[in-house]
Amino acid sequence: MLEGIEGVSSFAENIDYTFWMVNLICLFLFIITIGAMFIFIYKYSEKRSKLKDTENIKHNLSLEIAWTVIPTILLMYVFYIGLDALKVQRTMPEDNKAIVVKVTGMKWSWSFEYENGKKSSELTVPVNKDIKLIMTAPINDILHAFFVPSFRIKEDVIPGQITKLWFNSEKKGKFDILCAEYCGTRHAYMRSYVNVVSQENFEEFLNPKVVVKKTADEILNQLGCIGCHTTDGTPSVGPSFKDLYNTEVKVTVNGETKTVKRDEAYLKRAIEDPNYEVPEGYTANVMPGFKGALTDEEMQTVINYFKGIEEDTTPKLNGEDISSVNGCIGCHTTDGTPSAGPTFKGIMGRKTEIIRDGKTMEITIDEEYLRKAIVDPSYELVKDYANIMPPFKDVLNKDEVDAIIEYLKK
Ligand code: HEC
Ligand code: HEC
Ligand SMILES: [Cu+2]
Repeated sequence: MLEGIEGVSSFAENIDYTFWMVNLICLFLFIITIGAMFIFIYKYSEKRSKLKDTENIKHNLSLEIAWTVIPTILLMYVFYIGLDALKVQRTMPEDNKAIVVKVTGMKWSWSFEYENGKKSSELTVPVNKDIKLIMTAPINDILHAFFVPSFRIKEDVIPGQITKLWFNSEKKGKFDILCAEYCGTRHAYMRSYVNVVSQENFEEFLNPKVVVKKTADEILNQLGCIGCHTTDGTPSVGPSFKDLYNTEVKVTVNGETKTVKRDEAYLKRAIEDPNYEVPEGYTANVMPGFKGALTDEEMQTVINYFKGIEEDTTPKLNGEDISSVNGCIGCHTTDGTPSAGPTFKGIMGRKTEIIRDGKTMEITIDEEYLRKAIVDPSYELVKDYANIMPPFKDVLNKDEVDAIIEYLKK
């Protein structure tokens, strides 16, 4: 089969069968009707037949019965297989037996929300599981249609109404999602994918393991540094960690004594290769070398600790993800090309002409402007663009807007 044409959902076979049967029946009837027509054109043309041959043709009972009964049976059959295929497709699995995903179709992107609240811009589901889609569009949006050709499913997505679909994919893979209802400028780009993955990968997707960044305290404790070093200034087996950075120290290098500054490079050497420079008053071969024991990131955390920089280890919201699940990327690009809206590339600090209260003015884009542009876009309109961006006032909270602005700065 052609790629992308193959049906992979549990009911695809049923639907394909119906499709082919209806087409074959049509083809059969087409050939009989058109074939008979050509035969008659030939046989009864003026050259080959006399008018009296056809003058008195009366009805033919058996022929009439045949052309009434056979098409009736065929039509009943088409009705039956059609109903049978539709029934399976339109009988939704029960909520507790299926994975329920909320689908939002908006100008011009798709957003998916899973049972645990996670959102994504591509639909990810496990293989061989019933998936139920509860679909709608924002109230200020327009009609769309959710279409996955490989699953043989298509259904309108309507502002303020709920429509439903279900499927069960029997194959892993990546399948196209299209919008099948013409919805304006970027309709053709309103595409996404269904990623059908294993159950384990799906669970990983739903609850990704967050790699929590270790704090300096954790690293120093885990590697046993605190067994030999204090942090309060009192010397122990080794010098105290308090106020080391950028201070001077007398060290012995290859038997020679000299004074060095404890800069970043010194500290790194002192951790990885402690016997190279030994501070006065301490002996070599006590501290083990830690080369390779710390990742680059951990080393940086330890150095920052010596510098007195406190690292923020709380996980940050990802502005890029927030932009894609909220549909910003449906109207804005990140590569410099204008789309339905201005591109995000180089937006911070860019000069732009805006229209506010009917007046055109040039401004330089700053954080405050961006915040207003996202939360209440019709307040100031970028010149030459339509007033179509939905307000995100009630959609995004302050942290999310902050994360997007942080992302736009890059
Ligand atoms: C077994 C005890 C021991 C352990 C464990 C240990 N150190 Fe040391 N450390 C020492 C001694 C002794 C010195 C001084 C002699 C030397 O430089 O080898 C020292 C020196 C240092 C210095 C240079 C201090 C100065 O005054 O310039 C730094 C920095 C340092 N250690 C960091 C660490 C870190 C980070 C760890 C954990 C990854 C660690 N040490 C683990 C014993 C230890
Ligand atoms: C339906 C399409 C659409 C969507 C969705 C959309 N925007 Fe817009 N956006 C526009 C258009 C059109 C403009 C220009 C007209 C205006 O200022 O409202 C614009 C303007 C902007 C501006 C000002 C740009 C400039 O050059 O001054 C920013 C910033 C912005 N959008 C951010 C976002 C963010 C963030 C999201 C997602 C949370 C988003 N947009 C979603 C269409 C959209
Ligand atoms: Cu659409």
